[in-house]
Amino acid sequence: MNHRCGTIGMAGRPNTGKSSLLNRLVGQKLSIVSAKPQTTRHLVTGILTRPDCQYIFVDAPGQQPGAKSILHRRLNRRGAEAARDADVALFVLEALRFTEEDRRVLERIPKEQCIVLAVNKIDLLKQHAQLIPFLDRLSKTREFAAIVPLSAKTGKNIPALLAALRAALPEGPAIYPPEQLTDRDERFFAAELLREKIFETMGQELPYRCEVVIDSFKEEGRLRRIEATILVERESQKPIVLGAGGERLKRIATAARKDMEKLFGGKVYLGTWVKVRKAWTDDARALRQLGYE
Ligand SMILES: Nc1nc2c(ncn2[C@@H]2O[C@H](COP(=O)(O)OP(=O)(O)OP(=O)(O)O)[C@@H](O)[C@H]2O)c(=O)[nH]1
Ligand SMILES: [Mg+2]
Repeated sequence: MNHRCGTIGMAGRPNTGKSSLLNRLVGQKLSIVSAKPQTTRHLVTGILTRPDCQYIFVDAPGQQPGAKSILHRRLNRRGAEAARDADVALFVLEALRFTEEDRRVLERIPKEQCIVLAVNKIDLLKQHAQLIPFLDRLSKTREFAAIVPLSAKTGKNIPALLAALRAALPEGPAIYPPEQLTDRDERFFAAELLREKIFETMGQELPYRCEVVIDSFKEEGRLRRIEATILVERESQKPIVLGAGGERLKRIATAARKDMEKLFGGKVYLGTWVKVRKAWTDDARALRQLGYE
């Protein structure tokens, strides 16, 4: 069998389970997940190496048509580019839900791009018979290389998805060494894990006003000493992040530190600070400095 290798850009509206699927596919939690939409902000590469194929997955922000802030417009653009620039786009939908938003995100993928459609969250379905007419309807909306109903949560049908993706990838040798799982470093994951806990712990709106910056990351023997700043947009948001007596921030930081220790395989000291960076989500200069081109 000829060896294949290529990039697979994940696309879809927020919350369909792109990051959960990436983690399931590579067998390691690389991309942060939350029940809140637009959790993912950065492109995260996850690499799966099999004897006959190297899959280079690129997780991307969920696209939210009509997003208002500059940050959200940049995230939408990142999402669209990831699907366009990869060898194959992996469009992720929720089972039995094909909304106007899904349709608009799908339309942003250029006509000539090869698309594999993942219909996720089938574990939530009571009757699988409902899937058949839904899949049938989808197959008429556009030409897909394959349509695979699956569950990122349980792992059902993941082998079928990998087979469909392999068939769509170009022939060629592996690009990355077999043991490499990602192109991101520990500093990146430290920031992301802290942001994930902010998304999990805080109310509906505040996570979108928060950003994490790693001020320093030092390895001292087996200890990683990390100093991080949580940026908020207004002075009034600071006490909300801190909680009474700093209790909420402590909870967030402890949860993040535990996840970091698991991922890095060693002890972590995590110092956290909260600072105001006024209206950063709508400030082009601040966004550029924070890595949102
Ligand atoms: N029941 C069920 N829940 C899932 C499945 N996949 C993802 N979820 C949940 O769906 C929510 C969103 O998952 P994410 O993986 O963060 O979704 P996403 O598409 O990456 O979202 P954005 O980054 O915001 O675009 C989380 O609460 C997940 O736990 C699945 O197969 N079954
Ligand atoms: Mg995501």
